[in-house]
Amino acid sequence: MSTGQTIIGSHDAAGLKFGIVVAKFNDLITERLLAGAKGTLEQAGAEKIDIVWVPGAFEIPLAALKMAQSKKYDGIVCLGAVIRGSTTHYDYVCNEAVKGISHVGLQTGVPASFGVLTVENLEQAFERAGSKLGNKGSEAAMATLEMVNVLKKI
Ligand code: INI
Repeated sequence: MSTGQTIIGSHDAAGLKFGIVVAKFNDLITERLLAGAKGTLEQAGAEKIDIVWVPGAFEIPLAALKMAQSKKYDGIVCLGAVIRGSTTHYDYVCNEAVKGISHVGLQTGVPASFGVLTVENLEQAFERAGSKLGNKGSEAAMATLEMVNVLKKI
């Protein structure tokens, strides 16, 4: 029989500090994602939550990186809404956002979650921002929290 342990992160945020980076672009949606993320972290008992607004999803990674490098935060939640238009701008913004946010966690060791909606239209965005498909901001906050706690145990 093999030996070893199973490691899993809790959703207890007591004593933990979080940064939230949220894009102003499509703020009708992102303010709902923010409400979901903030409410989730507050309910879990977070000690501190700082919020940084940036122009669009493309700008999220740089602000998230700066927050992570500051060593003031246990985890970063990144929120945005990229809605496909008639140009290829959508693909560039999505690609840079996902790549950049992933880079933040891998480079600094501070977990940064991807709470950026990438959808076809406004209806799909609303569905994921506190309506019938849940709130992806809240889910991203949960993911950050779980990663903070699981990384502490590894
Ligand atoms: N930014 C978004 O957050 N969502 C979008 O849907 C979007 N679209 O469709 O263009 C968007 N563009 C702006 C981009 O994030 C930058 O702010 C801009 O390119 C300036 O760097």
